[in-house]
Amino acid sequence: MSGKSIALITGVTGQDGSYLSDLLLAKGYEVHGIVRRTSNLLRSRVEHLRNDPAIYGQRFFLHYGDLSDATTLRRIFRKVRPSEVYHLAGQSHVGLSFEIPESTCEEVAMASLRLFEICRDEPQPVRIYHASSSEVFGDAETAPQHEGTPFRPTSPYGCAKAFATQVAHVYRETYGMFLCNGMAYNHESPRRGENFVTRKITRQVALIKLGRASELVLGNVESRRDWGHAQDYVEAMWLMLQHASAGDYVLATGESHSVLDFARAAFAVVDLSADDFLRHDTALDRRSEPARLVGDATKIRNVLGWVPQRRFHDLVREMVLADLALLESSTL
Ligand code: GDR
Repeated sequence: MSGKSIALITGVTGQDGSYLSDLLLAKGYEVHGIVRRTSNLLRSRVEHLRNDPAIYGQRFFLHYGDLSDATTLRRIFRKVRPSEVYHLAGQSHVGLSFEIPESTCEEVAMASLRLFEICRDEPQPVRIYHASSSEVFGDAETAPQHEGTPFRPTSPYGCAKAFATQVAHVYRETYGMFLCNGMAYNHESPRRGENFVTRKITRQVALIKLGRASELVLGNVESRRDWGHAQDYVEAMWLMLQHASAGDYVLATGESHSVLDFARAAFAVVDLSADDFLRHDTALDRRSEPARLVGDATKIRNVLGWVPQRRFHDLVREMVLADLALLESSTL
């Protein structure tokens, strides 16, 4: 690293933002995060950093801001003068984007454009990571998908990500900005939000094991995803910004599993059978689903040497055990 590396993270309190903060702090960075006024920082995923007096206010800083508010964002940029920006914020629930399409597009598409514009005006060189998504490929005609696979999003969320990804590409080509798109497939961990299917499953399995729940209600369990571990994915984000040139990369494991596979593996961790507890609720089915999302991460492996370290069954196990431990330590 040459000079002091200063990172600015949008979405710092999310799963990826918190792991990325851990990673960058371990690498000696000064880390700044943008949080909404409305965010509850208590018991948040960055609480361990906020509670560490050697870190918080020394090398880890939080700034109140909103991606809809360019004036405040520009003030934060002027104060921080980041060398690396990791743009992770935005409404991230695909199913919910059918209920709130306008705000999803504002937060995911327009907010990204706004942020890129601010970065364009920065006096110092700034490298930017944009958290794109496998949802841009949507109803892909081919599998696995790679960086050249055409975008065919199937949700308002996917459309918004496709817009932001293409704008990032245009800004890189037009203005020579160092802007990378990470087309990340699903990535999970014990810090995953409970409204995503993996965490919903592992939490419910733990509750059932402890005798505090009796069923697991899901939508489409035949749906398949390429699930990796969030800690591997934040490593990839960092690697992208260390390379000599900016580019777009698929972040994936290359393995696909169904939601049912995940549920079965999770119940197996606690010696129970999924078939005894699963119930389908059509209200949880999505209006449309990407057909065969699985990624080909050959490019990032060849160019940056990135290979995901954590395997599917280890991920499921880690999440179930973490939920068990969490519930056992709480009185809920
Ligand atoms: P996804 O993740 O939409 O792929 O987006 P999610 O975990 O929400 O859904 C995965 C699959 O599981 C099916 N499913 C259910 N999903 C939820 N949330 N709740 C249920 O009860 C349920 N039952 C079945 C879904 O239909 C779907 O097929 C995630 C997000 O992190 C995005 O932000 C990110 O861009 C993509 O991954 C890559």
